[in-house]
Amino acid sequence: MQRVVLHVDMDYFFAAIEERENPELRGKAVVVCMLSGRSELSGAVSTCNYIARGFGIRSGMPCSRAKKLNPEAAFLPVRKEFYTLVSDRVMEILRSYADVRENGEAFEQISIDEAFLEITEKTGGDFSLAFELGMQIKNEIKEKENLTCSVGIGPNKLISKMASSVKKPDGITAVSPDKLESFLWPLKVSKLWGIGDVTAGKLQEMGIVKIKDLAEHDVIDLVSAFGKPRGIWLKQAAVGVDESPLKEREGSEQIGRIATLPEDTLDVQLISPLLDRLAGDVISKLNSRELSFRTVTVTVINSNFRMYTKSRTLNHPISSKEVLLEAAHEIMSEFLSESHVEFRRVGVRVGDLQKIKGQKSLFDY
Ligand code: DCP
Ligand code: CA
Ligand code: CA
Repeated sequence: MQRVVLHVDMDYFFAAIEERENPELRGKAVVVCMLSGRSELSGAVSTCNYIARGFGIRSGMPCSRAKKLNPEAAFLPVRKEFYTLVSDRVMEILRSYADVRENGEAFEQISIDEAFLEITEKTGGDFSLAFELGMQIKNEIKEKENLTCSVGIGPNKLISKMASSVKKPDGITAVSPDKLESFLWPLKVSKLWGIGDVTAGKLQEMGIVKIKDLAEHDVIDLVSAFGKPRGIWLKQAAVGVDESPLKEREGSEQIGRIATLPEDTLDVQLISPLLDRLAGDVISKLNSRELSFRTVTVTVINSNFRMYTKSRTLNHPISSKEVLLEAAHEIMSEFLSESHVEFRRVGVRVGDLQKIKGQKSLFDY
């Protein structure tokens, strides 16, 4: 099946949150500053809204310079913890649109305001369905968080990431496999995601300016200039080929099981036995590898094929089945108390895995 990957990048994220929190800022230039604390406006610009960008203000520039460019702008201190809470809620919405996979990841957060979603199964490889899904995602984020984002859709991470920056803010761009060359080739090599200034400079010296030049360049020559993996990657990227899978952030391994209920239901009597069985499977797997866990996550997929997850972190690593069951049932009852749409599938997984060290404790005897 044709692979489909969707990338979301929130628009002027920190400044957009400030704007939303304070309606008086609407229509004004808003600049979020990382203040060094030494003197007023002694830090750098974290980000700014598009009105401020119209005055030439950019991320990273000294706040004092931004103040000169537009003395009327609102200058606000960065509130990172608060933005992280908003980010977590946005990521939860995004995750709910990704494919559900038992092995391999379908969701990857790459920064506070960006994520990839694998949507191959959801869309059956159809790019117009993917576009509709992208619009649904934008609408839900607008409705629930009053924020806009830009969406890119492509046959892989590389293309979806590049596509999301084509129309900003509040844009959506799909690049289907037949459009790869017309999308990529007119662009400068520096626009290729993963090429930094150093590589771009080196390519320029080799006479490679546009991505088209790179695509047409001899791969042997690229390999001798950049080494084998990098050289081959460059050649492939130039024609829009990228097979890299999505990776869950933090790189932490998880062990989980997911299964379909006998019928779509919100009845705890029907759900509990399946939850027990899944938790039992997870524990056997953990035991066989002598691992303990610290986080428990329950996933539900409802009859509209939307996926929701909730997690709980324990205060120490443990490998007890009872603890897992208790946590899983608690989370499930939370889900049940707030859901109106029937559940179709449920899953249990554990994370923050650690090797159970050395000798068994007294309790094991
Ligand atoms: N950020 C920062 N310092 C930078 C760049 C970014 O503190 N030099 C923070 C503030 C941004 C957030 O990270 O809001 C996301 O960065 P982006 O590069 O995605 O920029 P924005 O979301 O602000 O704007 P855009 O609409 O261009 O995506
Ligand atoms: Ca952004
Ligand atoms: Ca970003």
